[in-house]
Amino acid sequence: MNDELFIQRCFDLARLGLGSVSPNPLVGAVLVHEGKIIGEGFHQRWGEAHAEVNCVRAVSPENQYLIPYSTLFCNLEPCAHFGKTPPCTDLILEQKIPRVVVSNTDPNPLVAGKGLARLQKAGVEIKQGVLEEQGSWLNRSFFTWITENRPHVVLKWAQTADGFLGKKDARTAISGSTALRLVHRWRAECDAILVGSNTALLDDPRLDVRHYFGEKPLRIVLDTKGKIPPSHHFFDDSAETWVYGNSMKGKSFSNTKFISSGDRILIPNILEALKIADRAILLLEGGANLLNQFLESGDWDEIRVIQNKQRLDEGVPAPQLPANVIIKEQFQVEDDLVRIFTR
Ligand code: AOF
Ligand code: ZN
Repeated sequence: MNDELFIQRCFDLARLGLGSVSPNPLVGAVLVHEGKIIGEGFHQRWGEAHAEVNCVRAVSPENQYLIPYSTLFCNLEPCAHFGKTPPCTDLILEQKIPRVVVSNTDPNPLVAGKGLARLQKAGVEIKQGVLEEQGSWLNRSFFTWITENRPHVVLKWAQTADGFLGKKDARTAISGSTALRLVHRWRAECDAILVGSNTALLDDPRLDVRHYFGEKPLRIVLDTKGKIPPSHHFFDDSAETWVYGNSMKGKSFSNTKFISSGDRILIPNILEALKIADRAILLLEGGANLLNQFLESGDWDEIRVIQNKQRLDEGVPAPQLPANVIIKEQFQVEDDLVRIFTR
């Protein structure tokens, strides 16, 4: 039971890395001596120290002598490889930590069980699989990235109670202001946001995170027919932007890349380009056509639906949820019901 409690604490710490560590996993670590936390840390930024290192560093000088009598809790198996940082297993052995409890093993082929095996061989007591399902859900984008070798795709839409995305040919606000903040948080937590040309044309979205905090994600728009006017936010060069379409004459850009791809943009091409650019989480914000294309091709991992009590009676129909989706989260944000589905 206590093991679960401390792994839960690792999850909470790990979550603080959301928006800063991708494509690395979210990892938290806690050192516990006789039921008391003496140090905790998390992986804060891609390329920087791992959770275990920050956790050991956080132990105060007067408690350091307790480390060889403590248990290290970590939601992910400690790494055993030299990456941007040295192996966490070395640190654990140097510090003579006698017991390690983890939630998930690390699917990264460079680690994949080697971390735990190395510790076990050196005499460290290991317990694995604590709250494993919760750990996998927390690190779902990392698991997709490593095991499927492509970005984790999140489809998102807001719909009325009677199943419409909005009015035809007019920008329609569906969800409330608190749900809007949540959407901006999701934006800050992803690596790239994609929208189709109709949405870009009609809504003129900025796709930034102005109602939350964090880094702006890469914006991607499909505009093969050159429908979006130069005055739209997409062409303001205010964030890294990919435009699938022809370059714009007479305007110079430093953050905007034009990708000519012919009329038909294939989803696999976008996913491949993201993979090469090390962007592991794609949020698709619409519109209906593009959402339906991803649903039909099956290129999705997660669906987030925000539903309001409003009714529109007519308009653009919201996509149909695929059969057999599993609901993973459901919560109310003022008048909006948020549901997160997976397969
Ligand atoms: C851990 N603790 O906090 C994290 C781990 O390039 P590097 O050195 O940062 O290594 C990245 C890989 O290490 C990553 O793909 C994953 O397998 C593991 N991440 N491991 O022991 C951590 N973030
Ligand atoms: Zn590590």
